[in-house]
Amino acid sequence: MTEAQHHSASASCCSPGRPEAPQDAPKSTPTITPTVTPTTTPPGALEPAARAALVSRLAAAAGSQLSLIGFAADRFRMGSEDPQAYSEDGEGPVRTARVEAFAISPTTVTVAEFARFVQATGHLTDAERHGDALVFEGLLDPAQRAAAPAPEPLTPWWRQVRGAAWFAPEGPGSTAVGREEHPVTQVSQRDAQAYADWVGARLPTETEWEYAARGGLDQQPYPWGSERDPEGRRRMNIFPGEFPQGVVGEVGTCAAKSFEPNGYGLYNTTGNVWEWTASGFTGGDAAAPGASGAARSGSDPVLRGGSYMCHSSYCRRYRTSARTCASAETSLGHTGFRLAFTPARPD
Ligand SMILES: [Ca+2]
Ligand SMILES: [Cu+2]
Repeated sequence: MTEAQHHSASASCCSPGRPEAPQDAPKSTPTITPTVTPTTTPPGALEPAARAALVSRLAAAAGSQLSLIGFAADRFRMGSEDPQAYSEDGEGPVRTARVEAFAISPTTVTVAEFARFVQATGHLTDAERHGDALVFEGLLDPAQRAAAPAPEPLTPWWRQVRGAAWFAPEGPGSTAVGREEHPVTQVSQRDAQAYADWVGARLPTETEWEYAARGGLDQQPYPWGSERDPEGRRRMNIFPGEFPQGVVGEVGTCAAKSFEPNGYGLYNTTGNVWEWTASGFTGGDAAAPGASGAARSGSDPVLRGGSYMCHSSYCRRYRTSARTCASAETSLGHTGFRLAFTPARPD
């Protein structure tokens, strides 16, 4: 992995990527059942029986209700020209955007929900097919860190860990057991699409995501208003301490339904995990050093919302207008997704 896949001028906490490989599955038509099954178990991966047992244990925690927040067609002011916005990310200019009627899930898809999908479909994620995924080094012990390469010099805190997958987000020895209500991570955009297909949903567009994340407020950087920590209160899961090494407290995902929801009832839009959207990355500064070819052509999907790795000392992408991108088959320990739906039109 030599070519930087970042879009932004400065290295950020955000997203290295997996270079687009020759496709072994049709790119534009995600399928629930993978078309390629490895003939041998990749190193570090669970044996099929152990994997099945783990999947059913994780799936047992899934609720049966899919809740949704619906919106009528509307307009809003999208983007930001605020001094804390990253213009090279294409956060600006502020423009009037329109959404058609849509609905969105209040939370990101959880580990338990994803487990139920895997149990029903046998879906094998991109991370499992590739045999590795990207993990924040702060979540690894020294031996694991020593064994895992940093694939990109600009973001050395991202380690490529053999065997990391949604049920073992930090690799062998880690487990999603105990994190059933957390957002599923280590899922590529294609995995997210496959899940969405399974429930008859889709991924939100970038515009829908931002509309919903703003919670009805106009041009505010946070889903609750103008201040990041109103009255000194933490309102979202972002990096505690100085990034990347001065951790103060807990780092990592928290439950998908935690902190207060925004005015529309959405949880953890900013912070916790980045969220895949259906939109291609356009509008960034193609001339910025480090801007990837994929970003320039708008073919990489946009991620929104920022994650537990964002920190003001390094990356302020925990705002409603912030954006980044990664290639569709990248699996990251700080990235998940929520669902969107198009309601049937009344006749
Ligand atoms: Ca988020
Ligand atoms: Cu960030």
